[in-house]
Amino acid sequence: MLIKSKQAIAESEITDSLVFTQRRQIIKALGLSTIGLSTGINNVFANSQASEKLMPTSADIFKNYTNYYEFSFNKEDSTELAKNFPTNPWQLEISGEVENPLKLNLEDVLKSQSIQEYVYRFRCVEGWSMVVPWMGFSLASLLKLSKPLASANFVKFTSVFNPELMPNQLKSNVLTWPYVEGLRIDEATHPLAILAVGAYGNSLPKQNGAPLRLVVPWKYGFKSIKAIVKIELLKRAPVTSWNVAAPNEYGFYANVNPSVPHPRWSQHSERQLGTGFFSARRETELFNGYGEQVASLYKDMDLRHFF
Ligand SMILES: Nc1nc2c(c(=O)[nH]1)N[C@H]1C(S)=C(S)[C@@H](COP(=O)(O)O)O[C@H]1N2
Ligand SMILES: [Mo]
Repeated sequence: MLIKSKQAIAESEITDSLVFTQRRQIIKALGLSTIGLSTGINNVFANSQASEKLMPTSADIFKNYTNYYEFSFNKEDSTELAKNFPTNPWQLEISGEVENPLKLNLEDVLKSQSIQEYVYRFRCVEGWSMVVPWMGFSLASLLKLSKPLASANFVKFTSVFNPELMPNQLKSNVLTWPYVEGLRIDEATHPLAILAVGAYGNSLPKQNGAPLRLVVPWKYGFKSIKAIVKIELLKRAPVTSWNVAAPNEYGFYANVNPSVPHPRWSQHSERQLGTGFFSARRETELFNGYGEQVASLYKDMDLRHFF
């Protein structure tokens, strides 16, 4: 099949030395001094309005206000609980409807990709949002290595399963474990969809999904699955964790959409974390403000039905 790589986003050569420093730092943090520096610095800033400069949320909030249900349902607890979770070595399998199934060590993944910074808005279905400077690479570019077949219509992502170290995998049946998510192939190969290996110029904190997590900025946060060990290309849509847990509340698409309320609350606006004591609210935008880039993926779809 053809990986669609529409150049919908503005890529600009940034000469800013800060970016270079950040890139250095993450490579150092990952212990991978030889990786990826040859390609130059290509920093992708994708904003809903080109004129709008996104101000990253403080790293402190990003690191200590997390949703990682394998560890805890409390946003403050996973930082501590994930502390000793082993993320090195790490293996990633890419299989299914592909010509070239792969089993890669994380280092191989990183060596094959050029790491860039992506400053994205991040909107949780619960009604809060952040702006996160992720470090990562294009998911499309990684999938390409596996040579997807024409029959690959969907992509399924599976998180790590380690009930000894992830207490809720034994204790809780709110979700079925391991955590599973999915995208349509055209969503997965959209240039805004990335795999993140770092944030704020450093390697990814464990509680944020180290060593490798998905980030799909136009969808609610639960689609951005953490600690991925397996990526499968499939003919049919995978069954996903939240959709199974509460099908009337969490759809497969989960595109950010202020006109489709959650059954128990409105999605009209969001609390922007870290913007002062009362957390300034922001009017939620369709596709989280990335409509210009992604609306064409859904042009003939009823977004109320396919929520
Ligand atoms: N494996 C796994 N991935 C996950 C989750 C989770 O509990 N387990 N939570 C999701 C939800 S609901 C959100 S909002 C984001 C939160 O990412 P953050 O904690 O890094 O901000 O991760 C998503 N990915
Ligand atoms: Mo979320």
